[in-house]
Amino acid sequence: MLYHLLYSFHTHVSAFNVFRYITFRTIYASLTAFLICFLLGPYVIRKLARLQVGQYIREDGPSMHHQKAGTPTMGGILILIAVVCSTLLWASLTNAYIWILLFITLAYGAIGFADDYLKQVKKLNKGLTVRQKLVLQTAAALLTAGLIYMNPGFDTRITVPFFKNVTPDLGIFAVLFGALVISGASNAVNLTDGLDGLAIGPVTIAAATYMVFAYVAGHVKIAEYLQIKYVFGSGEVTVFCGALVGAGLGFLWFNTYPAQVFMGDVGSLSLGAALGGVAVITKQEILLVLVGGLFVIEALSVIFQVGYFKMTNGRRIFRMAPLHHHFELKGWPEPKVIVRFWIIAIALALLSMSTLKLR
Ligand code: 57M
Repeated sequence: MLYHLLYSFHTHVSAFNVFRYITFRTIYASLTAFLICFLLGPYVIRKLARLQVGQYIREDGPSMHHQKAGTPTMGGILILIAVVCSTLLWASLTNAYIWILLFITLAYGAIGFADDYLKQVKKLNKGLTVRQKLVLQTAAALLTAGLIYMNPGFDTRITVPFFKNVTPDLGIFAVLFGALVISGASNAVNLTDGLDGLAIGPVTIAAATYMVFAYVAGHVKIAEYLQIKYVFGSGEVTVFCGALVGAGLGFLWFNTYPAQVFMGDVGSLSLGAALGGVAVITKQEILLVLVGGLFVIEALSVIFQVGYFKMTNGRRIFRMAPLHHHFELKGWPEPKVIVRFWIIAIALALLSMSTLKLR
């Protein structure tokens, strides 16, 4: 909005020229989202606490989690407010990708909200059923991937990291693939969200990584120089990623150990879907396996554990899945698990960035 309001006056006030630059708007989108979270955080946490949106802690979980009972959840609402307001303020609102990203973030946010609300406020133990969640998530993801696909000039060939000449063309199946990336990312982030700051840290790191990829993919000259697929209009996605980074840091302020608030499904589902959407738009879908490698490891630990558990009538590979519980039960203090997982996320992000040159 600011871009449209103020840049138009640049002929009168030359300083307003600065609103043209994606880099400038990304920095301020980040700072704005951070400030919204930081300033609204105490109010939202108080409100959630008053509504008694306190987390129920499972009896069968690691015993150290019992002391977390009653911590307000659904703090993802704060993240959504920050991302949406900041994006609307700083991004170009004539860019279709911005609206598509806001749609998928809010659609998955609404699914998570419905689930949290039924569980936390209405005190219905189960929330949405697995089938309801699956149908809603699939519908929103397919619609989003379809909208991206219909964008003029959208290339249905996918990029394979480290192999610049391998670009399989998925044709219409690009829609299915895109939907799979979005819902897969969303569910993987949700599984990871089980220790203080464990999900929001790597989400912020992944958003910062995609900030670079979106900028490169949207800049015709830099994309050509680095031989990255140029995606017309994707530069504006950098601003959205900036808002994600700022909101992530702002939320981490309150979610860091010992957490004052959890994000709830309203946060984890929407953030994962947002990252998936960014990966599809920037044509770096497969790279998300590396950028969000920590989420992939956590999801795989669940798949292997559940598979092995069923095949062997109750035997386990890990002490408990997802993987973070395994280390907790091995006796690692919670902050140690969290920070070590962040370190892995940063290393994976650096490795992903190296694909800008190694191809
Ligand atoms: C949600 N959520 C936390 C909070 C957060 C298939 C199965 C492996 C699924 C998995 C599962 O349900 N995962 C998704 C993980 C929960 O946090 C809430 O949920 C939101 C995210 N959706 O925002 O609102 C608990 O996590 C802790 N937490 C923090 N800090 C945070 O910042 O400490 C969350 C955020 C909170 C809090 O304790 O209550 C969760 O874990 O429920 N299921 C599991 O993860 C379960 N694993 C399991 O059953 N494993 C089995 C195999 C055979 C399936 C096994 O390995 O034996 C564990 N979950 C828990 N206890 N809580 C089991 C034990």
